Amino acid sequence: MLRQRLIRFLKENKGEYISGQKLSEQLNVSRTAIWKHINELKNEGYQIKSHHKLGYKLVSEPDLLIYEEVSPYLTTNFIGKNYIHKLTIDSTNNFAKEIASKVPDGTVIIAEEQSAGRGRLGRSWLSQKGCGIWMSVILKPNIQPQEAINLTQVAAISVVKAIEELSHVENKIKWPNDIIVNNKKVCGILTEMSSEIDKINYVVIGIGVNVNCYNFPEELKGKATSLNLETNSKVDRKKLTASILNNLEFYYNTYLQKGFEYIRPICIAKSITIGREIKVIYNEGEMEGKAVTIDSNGSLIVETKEGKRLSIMSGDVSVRGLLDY
Ligand code: BTX
Repeated sequence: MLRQRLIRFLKENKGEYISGQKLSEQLNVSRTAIWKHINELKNEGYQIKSHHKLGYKLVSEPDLLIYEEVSPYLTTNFIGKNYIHKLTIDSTNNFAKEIASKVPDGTVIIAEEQSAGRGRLGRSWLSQKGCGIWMSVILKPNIQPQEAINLTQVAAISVVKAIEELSHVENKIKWPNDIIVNNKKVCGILTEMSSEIDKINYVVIGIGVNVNCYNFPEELKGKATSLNLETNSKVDRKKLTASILNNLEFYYNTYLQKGFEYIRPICIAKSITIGREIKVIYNEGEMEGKAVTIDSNGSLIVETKEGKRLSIMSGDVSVRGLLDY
């Protein structure tokens, strides 16, 4: 694609003028086409200086999670090869579900802002403009529908690893779908699925990360935080997005090839839930106990006060001493 090649070329020569003539020769298009694309890029937030004799000079790129900005850091084979970016959207998970049956495995939908970001159980997810990563990944695994629950864990360890890589801050998983830094929520994962009795049509993994957000409303201040707030430094959203996707592809492939057992030790090591008193609210009711481990199916094993061991596949888990419980 011309646009992508032009951006790559400008980036390779960032800070230096390249003549319109040279660009048109290198990219094999007319100078008018180059001029038109340069104007489009300027409108999107690329700072490009134009000089009638010297040509064009890229000064800075916009802080947008568009493909051209994220792909230089992507090392995946299939996740993110089809990449859809929106400035604003209601919910990337909603959009992903609308298009899932028509797009390839590994399609990524990412937005700068969500007007109706969703959490689990009808809750909402605050997704302010340009400060976080609000994305959904469409996967079409050949596994049983009841195993899809493991994909939330696969996504969670991928986010943990990516945050460690780029932010160097300790972060842990509140089973099954939250990432916690310094006792507050920095990321939430919402996994949704369309399936038949024994076949998955698609799974949508929605990942919301508060990266450089700092304006949380009063009701979230006690429980939500961002990487920027916790580390006092701005985190590169482009690199973090790519790292999450790179890790996701790696752990997803590992899970598919070797099974949950293989990633289970990481889930346990990175869990903030295990060893703590918890309350679980699930369809049939509510129970309290101590989280003991995660078993080979990915279920949380809870020991009640009476010494009974229960296996929880899904549910709303509160950890004592964490997030208002
Ligand atoms: P959850 O149900 O575990 O968490 C939702 C709860 O978290 C809310 O009720 C609120 O208390 C709190 N919360 C809301 N917004 C934030 C925030 N930005 N940071 C920290 N805490 C918050 C978690 O659900 C799953 C969230 C998935 C979000 C992604 S974003 C991309 C994709 N699209 C979409 O609509 N949802 C997913």
